[in-house]
Amino acid sequence: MDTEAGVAVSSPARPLVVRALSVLACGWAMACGGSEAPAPPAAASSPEPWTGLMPRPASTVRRDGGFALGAGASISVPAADDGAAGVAALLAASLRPSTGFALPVISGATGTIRLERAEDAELGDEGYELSVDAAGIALRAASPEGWFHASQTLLQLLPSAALRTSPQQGPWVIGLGTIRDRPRFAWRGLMIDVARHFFTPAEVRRYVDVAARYKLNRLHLHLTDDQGWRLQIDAWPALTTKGGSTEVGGGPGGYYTKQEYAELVAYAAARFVTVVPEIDMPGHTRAALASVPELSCDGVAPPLYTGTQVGISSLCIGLPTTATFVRDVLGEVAAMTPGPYLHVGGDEAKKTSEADYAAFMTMVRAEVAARGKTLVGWEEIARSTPGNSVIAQHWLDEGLAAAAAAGGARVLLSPASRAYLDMRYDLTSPPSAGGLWAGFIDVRRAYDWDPGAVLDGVDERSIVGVEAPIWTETVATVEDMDSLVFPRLLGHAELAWSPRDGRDVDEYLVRLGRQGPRLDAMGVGYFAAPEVPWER
Ligand code: NGO
Repeated sequence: MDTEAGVAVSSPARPLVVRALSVLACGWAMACGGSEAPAPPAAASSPEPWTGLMPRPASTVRRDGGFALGAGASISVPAADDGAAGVAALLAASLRPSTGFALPVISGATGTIRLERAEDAELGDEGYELSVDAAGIALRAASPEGWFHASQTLLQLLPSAALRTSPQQGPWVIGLGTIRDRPRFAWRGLMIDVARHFFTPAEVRRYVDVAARYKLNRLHLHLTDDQGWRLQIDAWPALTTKGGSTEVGGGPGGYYTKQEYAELVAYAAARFVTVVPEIDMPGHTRAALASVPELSCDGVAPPLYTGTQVGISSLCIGLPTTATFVRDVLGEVAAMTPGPYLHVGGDEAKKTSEADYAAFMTMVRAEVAARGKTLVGWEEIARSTPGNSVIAQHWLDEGLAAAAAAGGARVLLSPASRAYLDMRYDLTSPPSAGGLWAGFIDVRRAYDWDPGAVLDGVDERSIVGVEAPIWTETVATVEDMDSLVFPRLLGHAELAWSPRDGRDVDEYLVRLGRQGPRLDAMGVGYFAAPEVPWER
């Protein structure tokens, strides 16, 4: 093979590896003073031992020795593309800035990193096999999702400097071995509340980037609430011109134009993250009511709201305008969302009577179904006999969530006391943001539960997955959001992806600590929780 593309490192013994690499490295990117070149720092030269992967793969077999990616490395895709080229392009784009390598994507030839089609039923829809041997690296999958997840694992096998966006020194050594992996749950989500405080498309894209690194595949956007309406709707322009003009605390708010939303959805889709848009109804609707007087029973628009109470608003059920409004909004949101889900909220409708709630949700279900989408709602939708085609998102009331499952619904798990990223870690950290109502959630507590055992009597087959929400009543900046989301989100990603067997909280905390340099390399300002032995 072309030795410029990569070199097998044969000895498992660390001193030998280091010496071999210091010589090899002279041929590539490192500055070398002659044949007696100094050894590169040990941390940069020994292959990752594969004890830091997050989420933990289903199976790993590590063999002695390593493979060093060289300046002539290429990435090959099958001649019949099947989406591999897009994955290869993203992988190359991730590695070019740090390594300085050209990493061309080639088709129909054998590259250093090979995306290969696997006919392997065991891998399921999203699984993959990654193997590293003396000849290079093979990423085998039956779907583009599988190749993408394999490429994320490959990035974790490289030194953390590979994740930086500025030129770094290699060598880029990967241990030899094989990983076979597939997710436990199909839905692995992050929810961002962009209604209480607005976050720009660029800010949200950054969370997509990091979430996808950890194999999350859903971005649920909480787009509307009492304090703001954040998505342009052509039929009702005041929703954004007025309803998007403020936020909690009275700041300027903001909203996504249709084009910005479409770009965000496409950006996420390229990383195999499906956007789930939420229009919260019939409660949590003060921003809409303040924007459109005809939506209120008395025809008078209440003022915009910048506080943090919940349960203060309801659409006026039974008004013909309300039905038109719901039809228009769901129609436009469905049309601009290629993914299969429409989230209609349904939580805390404290100002809506039981009868009105049931009638309203019956109408909403028909509208969602008419657009060929799957309805997702908070567990309160169980109050309205939701049927078996919906997904109920559990957050507080296990009885309601179990009732939804008993009726045939699938359940998405976001138990507030484990998965709400807006809850504080402890009394004082991080210093400036976070709520208290569901209790403190330190890093251990966020991880130390089993999604298969949260709801009594509910079979694991009814559980669609795990999602961690970051509500933003107290979160106004990306810095605060980062410190609440990270590192806890990595635990939720692992609960959703990794097999239950073999889970051990203390082992997880050590592995999480090994992600520290990777989060640093990605520019993520995580909270350095004291129970984690952080590697710096
Ligand atoms: C609740 C409420 C949200 C709050 C959040 C704060 C749900 C589903 N409804 O969760 O409006 O923002 O708590 O933690």
